[in-house]
Amino acid sequence: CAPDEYCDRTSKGLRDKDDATEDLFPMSIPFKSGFQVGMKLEAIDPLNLASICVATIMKVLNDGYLMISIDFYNSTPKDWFCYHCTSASIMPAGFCEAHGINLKPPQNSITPFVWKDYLVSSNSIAAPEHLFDTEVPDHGFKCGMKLECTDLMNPHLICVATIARTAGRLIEVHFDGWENDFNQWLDCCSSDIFPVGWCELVGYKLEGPIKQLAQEHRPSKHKKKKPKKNLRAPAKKVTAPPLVVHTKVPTSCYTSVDVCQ
Ligand code: MLY
Repeated sequence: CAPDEYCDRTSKGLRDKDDATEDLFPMSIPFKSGFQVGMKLEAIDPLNLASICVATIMKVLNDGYLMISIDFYNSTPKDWFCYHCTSASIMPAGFCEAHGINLKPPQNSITPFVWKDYLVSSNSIAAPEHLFDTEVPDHGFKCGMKLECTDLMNPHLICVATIARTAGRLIEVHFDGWENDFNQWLDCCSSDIFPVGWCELVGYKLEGPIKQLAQEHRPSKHKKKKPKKNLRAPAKKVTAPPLVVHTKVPTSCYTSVDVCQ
């Protein structure tokens, strides 16, 4: 049926025989998370996964989902994004400071950004820490480890990557040969990270480090595929991973520790 008709019948609680029934969606049950509109927090920018930002809860949906806006942008409701309250992409105020990560402050904020001062000046409160899922699994990922990772901004690409940092349950993935702007903060349990050799195992094309393309004098057809000038990574020591499948990322693959802090 047409979208309007669809919205109309769902808002009336009417269901069609073809609809997947609600019991099939365990995340979609009425649920009180404790998060409230106006509370401040830190959140991974879903459109720039290298960036963790000061953010605000704009709307609390009744099934544990939160509509969030990033304080840096003058966002309108159409710019809000949705994270579940248990998502690893939202963190309590102070997370970045505790892990030595640069937090993207609100626009025009006094530098250095201080949470306490900002909460006073914006007359708001920070979402209390106990509302977040802060449990850190014993994941074993360490800075310098090699892996394969989906480029979530170009999700058809799975690329050779290195763990640049870990912070709680998050890992920062660096794409070998690309600038740090392309880095991605991901949950350690993300289904978009794979052990070295995974692409070969499943027969999917693995994107190698871009430096290899730049270094060799390729025919011009490859030149089209090079990144834009300002996105080109500085020369870095990058070695393609061995094509061996490991259930855990092996420490023998520590070849790009130069990207770590
Ligand atoms: N069209 C983009 C693709 C960038 C992909 C970066 N990944 C692999 C980290 C560009 O060339 O800028």
